[in-house]
Amino acid sequence: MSEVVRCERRGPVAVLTLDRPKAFNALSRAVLEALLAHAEAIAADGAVRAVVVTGAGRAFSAGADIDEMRPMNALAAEAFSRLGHRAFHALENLGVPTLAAVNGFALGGGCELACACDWIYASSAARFGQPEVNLGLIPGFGGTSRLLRRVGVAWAREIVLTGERLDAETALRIGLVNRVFEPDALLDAAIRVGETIATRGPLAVAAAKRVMQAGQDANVEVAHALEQSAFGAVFATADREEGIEAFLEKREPKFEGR
Ligand code: CO8
Repeated sequence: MSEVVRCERRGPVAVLTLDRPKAFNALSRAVLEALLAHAEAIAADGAVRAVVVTGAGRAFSAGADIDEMRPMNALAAEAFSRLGHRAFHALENLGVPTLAAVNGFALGGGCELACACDWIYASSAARFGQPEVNLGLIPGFGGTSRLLRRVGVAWAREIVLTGERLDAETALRIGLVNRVFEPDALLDAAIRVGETIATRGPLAVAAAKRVMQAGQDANVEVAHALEQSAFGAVFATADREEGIEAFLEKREPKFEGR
């Protein structure tokens, strides 16, 4: 059986490709379980320094698998929602940056998956939306919370409550997407950023990500305290010594993650 999510290594970058192009990469249980398994494997693999999530064919993902959802009762739907949350939480909490390279439709759970990544690059052909209200549903994989934190309350309400799609330029303008690329250039651009991150201090990258995540919803005093203690912790590393020495000696640093 072919894999529904492929994981390929491009040097220090792991590329996760949703690979059900005929179903527009709909998020079935198998896809969510595969995403969770890949995230756990990457978490255990110290050589991966960044992750790019993308889709095969015309879609990034057209959301939860509607065929699979159709016969569910309320309990089964809740369990399905919980599985999606576990998978996206595992990706979100990786100690390395995750980028969504949105190549086409990112609808419903597909948009929620993109929002679980640290940031989003999009092809000019990308289309975003939370069309759940068209199905008599609401977002169920974190869309009501992550989208809101990314684009603000007013845009999140418009997107979720109307179910209308946004094009890539609009997504860029409202801060859902960081950059837009020509379709052929998207994946290479995302991988290049991953390669750049791989040249930085891994402990520092992980600590900065952790502090921004934990501080985002904390009160500002707590967020500042988290930053101060993480700053102290990275200051005690060999990587910090190497980084500063390399700067003073005008050479590239060689970080070892210790
Ligand atoms: N699930 C299953 N199959 C899908 C999905 C999907 N979400 N989206 C597309 N497909 C399939 C179609 O059924 C079709 O299959 P087939 O060729 O066998 O008929 C194939 O992909 C191509 O689709 P279209 O023929 O519709 O292609 P178009 O180019 O005309 O349209 C669209 C592409 C715009 C992507 C369109 O397919 C579409 O609107 N899809 C549905 C998008 C949607 O409503 N997504 C939200 C789903 S609900 C959700 O994500 C909630 C997440 C939380 C769940 C919590 C647990 C309960």
